[in-house]
Amino acid sequence: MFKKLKEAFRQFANSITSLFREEKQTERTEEVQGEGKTATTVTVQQAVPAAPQLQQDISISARIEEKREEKPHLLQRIAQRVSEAIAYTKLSEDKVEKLCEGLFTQLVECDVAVEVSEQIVEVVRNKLLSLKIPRFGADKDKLVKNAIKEALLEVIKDVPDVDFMELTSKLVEERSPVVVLFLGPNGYGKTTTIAKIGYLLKNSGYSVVFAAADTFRAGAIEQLEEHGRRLGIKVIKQRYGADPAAVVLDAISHAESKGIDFVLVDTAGRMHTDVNLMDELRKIYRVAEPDLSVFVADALLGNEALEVAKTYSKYVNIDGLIVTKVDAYPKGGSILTFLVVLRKPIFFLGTGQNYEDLIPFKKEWFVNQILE
Ligand SMILES: Nc1nc2c(ncn2[C@@H]2O[C@H](COP(=O)(O)OP(=O)(O)OP(=O)(O)O)[C@@H](O)[C@H]2O)c(=O)[nH]1
Ligand SMILES: [Mg+2]
Repeated sequence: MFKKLKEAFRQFANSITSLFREEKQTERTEEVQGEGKTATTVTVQQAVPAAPQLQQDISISARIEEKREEKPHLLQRIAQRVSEAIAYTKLSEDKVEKLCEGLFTQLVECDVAVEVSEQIVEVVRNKLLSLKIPRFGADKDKLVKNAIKEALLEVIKDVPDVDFMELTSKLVEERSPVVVLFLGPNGYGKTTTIAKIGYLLKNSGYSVVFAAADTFRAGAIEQLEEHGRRLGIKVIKQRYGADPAAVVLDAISHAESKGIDFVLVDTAGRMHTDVNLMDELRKIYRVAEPDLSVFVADALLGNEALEVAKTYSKYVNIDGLIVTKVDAYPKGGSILTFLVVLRKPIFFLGTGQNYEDLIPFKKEWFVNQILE
């Protein structure tokens, strides 16, 4: 997973680590010693009175004393800086800048949106420039990777990590059924994802029904029924062309009468530009009053999926995302883009076509994966 994105960060981290190794200890030491020499000379000149015979005044000799006393402090400071320079390495700005330019290009190539790449590179650059690495005995590679990790986590720090199973188990304690609506354009993976979530909830001991609210696409109802048959989950349906909102209401009243915990609603795929279908989605949302609405994002579509999600959220509330087809998506970058731009939690990643192919998403896990 995320092979290309991992490679981009691996190359960058390696180059930064090499920079740290290349930094010459002697260069830094000489530089600081040079500064120290100048500072000492200035102080001594100031301390020597210009016309000694006129300076019987006790306050002047006191000032001279003071200056004398400053010398050891100054020498201490110089000594400290020299030993710091010997002990630690810092990176020069222009070299880091060059490497950051390379990282930016690679991120954009991995589908990270331009403004997001800029933001990431900015934070990474600042973190690296403030990084002091011990010259001796430190695991430079690890320290560099940690700095990059901190930078990435900082960029996505406002996005909450939400454990879907924890959230839904809390919701189901408060009310039942819990209604979860799945949204997204054609082919993004809504129906497959609903089946995966149904499988997961059933395995956790909950009862589930599917609402076949895609009454539009030929074969959509049968596709959901086939999953229902395999998973032992009932599908509430009407005929093709029926009002999807009515199907949802049917499914909710069925669940209420049978004491079923979850209603998972499959909706028809629709392009965000189709105003009539988007209005219809708004109606389904209003009628269903879902406890959770999940935008299913196809990772392969990268920034296109981002634009779609932005428009969707003008029509209905989106509580979180499930990003599908990550198994076939070595670039990995759209995940960063979704997080940074939408600021919504990603509940899961879809990683294949089997029911088990769903990974709970956590920001730190993701960042660790790409910096592995
Ligand atoms: N490799 C891979 N394929 C997936 C994943 N999720 C879904 N798919 C495949 O994507 C295709 C479309 O999935 P569907 O679940 O039918 O998509 P949909 O959003 O319901 O599509 P519509 O009903 O047409 O709107 C199918 O071939 C799925 O098997 C995933 O995580 N990985
Ligand atoms: Mg579908």
